[in-house]
Amino acid sequence: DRVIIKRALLSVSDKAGAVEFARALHEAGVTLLSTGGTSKAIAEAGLPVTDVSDVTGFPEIMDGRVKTLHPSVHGALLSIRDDAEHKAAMVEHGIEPIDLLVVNLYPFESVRASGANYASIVENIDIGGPAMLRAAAKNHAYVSVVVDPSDYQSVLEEMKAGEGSVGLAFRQRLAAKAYSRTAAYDAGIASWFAGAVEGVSTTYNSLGGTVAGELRYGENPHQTAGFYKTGENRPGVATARQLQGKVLSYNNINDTDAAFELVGEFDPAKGAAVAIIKHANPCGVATGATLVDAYKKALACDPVSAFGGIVALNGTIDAAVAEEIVKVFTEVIIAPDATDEAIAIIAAKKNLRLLVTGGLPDPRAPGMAVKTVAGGFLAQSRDNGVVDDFDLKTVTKRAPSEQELADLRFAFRVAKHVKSNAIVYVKDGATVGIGAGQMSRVDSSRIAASKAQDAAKAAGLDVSLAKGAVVASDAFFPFADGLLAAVEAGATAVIQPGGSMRDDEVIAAADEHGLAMVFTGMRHFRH
Ligand code: 93A
Repeated sequence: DRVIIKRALLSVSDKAGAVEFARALHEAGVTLLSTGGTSKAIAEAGLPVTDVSDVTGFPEIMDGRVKTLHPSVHGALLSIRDDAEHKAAMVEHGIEPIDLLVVNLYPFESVRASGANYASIVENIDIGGPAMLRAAAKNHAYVSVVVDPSDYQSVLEEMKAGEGSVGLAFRQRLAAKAYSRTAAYDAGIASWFAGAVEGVSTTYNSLGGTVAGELRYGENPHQTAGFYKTGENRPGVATARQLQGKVLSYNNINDTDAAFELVGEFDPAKGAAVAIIKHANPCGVATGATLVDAYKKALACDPVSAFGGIVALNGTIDAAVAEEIVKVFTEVIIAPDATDEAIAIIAAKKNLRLLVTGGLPDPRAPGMAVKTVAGGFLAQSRDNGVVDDFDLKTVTKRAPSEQELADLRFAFRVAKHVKSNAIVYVKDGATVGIGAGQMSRVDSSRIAASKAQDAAKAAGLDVSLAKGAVVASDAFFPFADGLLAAVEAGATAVIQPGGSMRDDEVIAAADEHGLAMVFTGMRHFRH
C-alpha cells in the first residue's frame, strides 16, 4: 500500500519552509510543479520547477482567481491509477499523475482578523486551494496531501524510511487533516458572513476554528487538547497578547475566558471592576473607585478560594493594583492594558501570566456558544442579556432603595457568570458570598450565606456580614425555602427572573420579612 512520490504540486500562501521542502523533494528525485508566486520562490533558489500554466496550457487568469482549476490538475489528482478507463482518459488528454500535493490557503482568517475591508476579505477566500486539497484527500489511496508546513519534516522522514514511498496510514492521516482544514476554513467564512452581514444566521454550521496551538494536555493530564481560534476580532483570551509567564494550560484558558467575559459586564466609564475566578466561577467580584480598591474588595469575598485564581480587570493595570495582586498566588492576570510600572512589578513573578487585550468584551455582542454531546454538539447564541436593559418589576410591598437597586443590578450581572444554581450576595458593589453549581437552589443559597460568614470571620468582622446585603438568583426560586435562607442570612432585597408557579408564595414570604424583591423577566442559566 505504499506509493512512490514522483511528482509534486506545490502552491502555498504561507511560504515558510516551502523552498527547503522543495529542495529536499528535488534531491529525492521528485519533479516539482508549482503556481505563480510559489514557483518563483522555488526557481529563485535554483531548483528546477514547472509552472502549472505549462501543465494546463492555460495562463493564470483573473488575477489568479483561476490558476489550478483545470482538468489537467484535477485529473492528475483524482485519477484511479489502476482503472483502465481512467488510464485511457489520462493518455488521451495527456494528464500525468500528481502524487504529492502541498497547499496552504489564502490567509482568509488573518486578513479578516486584521480588520481589512469587505472586498479584501472576499478576495482572500481561496477556491482553487481547497478544491485541490479535497481532490487529493479523496484520492488518498494514491495521493499524499500536505496542508500544514509543520508536516513537511514528517513527510520527508516517511519518504526516507520508505525509499521514496509513503504508506497508506500516513496518507489517511494527512487526508483527514486536509478535510479538517477545509471544513474549518469554510466555517470561518460562514461565521464572518454572520458577523459582517445583518440577518445571516450565526448558529448554523459556523464552527470556524484553526488550531492556534496544541496544549500540553486537556482538563486532565491524560487528555489531549488543542486551542482553536475562530478569527473573530473581539477582545478576549483568544486574541490577547501574553506579555509574560508560563504557557497557558487548557484550564487556564477556560478560566481566563470566564474571568474576562465577566469583567466585560462592567463599563470602565462607570468605575473600576475586578473579578477573581476559580474553576470558571467567580470567587470575588467588586467595583471600586480604583482598581486596587476593587481588587481588595473582590479578594475579601473569599480569600481562600482566590489562591491560585485568575484575576480580570476592566481597566489598565497600574502599579498599585499590581503590587496587591502579586501578594497572592495567582495563575493569570488579564486586562485591556498595563502600565510599564505594573509590568515591571508583575515581572518579579516569572511564571505568572499577564495577558493584555486592547479592549473589553461587549456583553451585548452577538456570538455563539458550543457544547459537545455524545455524537453531536449543541450551538446557541451567546447569553448577551444585560440587566441594565431590562424593565425591573417590583413585586413586593417595599421597593428597593437606590443603594439596594444598584447592588441588585450588580448581583444579577455577576450571577449571569456563575454556574447554576447561582446565588450571589452583594453589599456596596462587592460580592460577599457566592453559591455556585449546586443541584438545588436552596443549597446554593445556604453555601452563599455561609461563605459570607466565613469571609466576615476571616476579616474579623461581625459574622452577619450578609446583613444589609442583597441577593441575586440566576433563575426563579421554585419554593420559598431558598428565599428564606437568604432572609436568615440577613439579606434585605432580592433580584430574580420570577415566573415560578409558586411566585405568590415566594412574594408573600418576602413581604412577611420586609424584603424588597424585583423580577427581571430574564433567566441566566449557565450549566
Ligand atoms: O484564487 S484561487 O482560488 N484560484 C486558484 O485556481 C488557485 N490555485 C491555487 N487560489 C488558488 N490557489 C492558491 O494560491 C493556493 O491555495 C495558495 O494559497 C496560493 C499560492 O499562490 P502563489 O503560488 O501564486 O503564491
